[in-house]
Amino acid sequence: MMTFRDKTVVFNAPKVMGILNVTPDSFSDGGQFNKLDDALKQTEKMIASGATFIDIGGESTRPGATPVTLEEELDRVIPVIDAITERFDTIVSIDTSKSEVMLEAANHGASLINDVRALSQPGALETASRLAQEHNIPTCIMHMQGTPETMQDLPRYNSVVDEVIEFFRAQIERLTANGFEYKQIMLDPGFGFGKTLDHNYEILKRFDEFTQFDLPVLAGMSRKSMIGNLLNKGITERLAGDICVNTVASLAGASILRVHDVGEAADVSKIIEKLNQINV
Ligand code: 7PJ
Repeated sequence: MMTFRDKTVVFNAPKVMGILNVTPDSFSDGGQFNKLDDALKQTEKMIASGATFIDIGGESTRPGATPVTLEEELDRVIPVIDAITERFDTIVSIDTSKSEVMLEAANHGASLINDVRALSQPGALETASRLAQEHNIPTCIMHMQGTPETMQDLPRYNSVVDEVIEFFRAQIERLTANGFEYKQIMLDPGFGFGKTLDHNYEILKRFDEFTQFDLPVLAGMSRKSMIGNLLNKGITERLAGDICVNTVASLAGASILRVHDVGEAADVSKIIEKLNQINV
């Protein structure tokens, strides 16, 4: 169970987070949803298909993507957040690393901070902590080795899972020492962020170990190269692989599935929920 401002979500099964990219260069639906009207249509469809969260991102973190200025990122995400919160009763998540974007997005109705850089950028920890304390807005802390510019150059670990768990432990310590309640933290091992194919599958195989903190764990594998490269499938051919990896993560205790294909993930969620209800 976790509360996002005034909305409580019970994780009796994995909940679905629909991805809404508002970047012109996003790798899987680039340029398609950058207009407000398209963003709203996409959002409406994702909510009707079973999304509990809508994750809005204005910065592409694909390997080698060019950084976006603060002004540009605000211009991309704030009008979309306004339009969505005006029309839909959903939990808006803001995918950003910038303190100012976190604050503005929250002022316009976002209820979850999703930071792939784990509150490492200037002012981010302070801002997210204030949002947690004043508005009960949780933060999702993601693991990444390196930076988006260089992370896929040569990822190296002694044990990727052990290092991610150590990272979670340190971050929980850091956030709770800086004003967060324990239950305002969500965890994410960061599939594809400074990980080889084998690292990603080791993380998936041992995903259950991340639940040891008794905090919700997010799985973000949608259309990523860990599926495409293994199966030799292009970006539009990864749906069966997506459903498979999301099923595996769900059985291992994932609380949130961050996906482009919401309807399929919602089906996974319903089947897992049914399994969870059976006591024999
Ligand atoms: C993730 C994310 C992820 C979280 C992206 C893409 C790349 N946020 N933002 N976890 N990935 N929390 O969607 O392919 O895995 S952007």
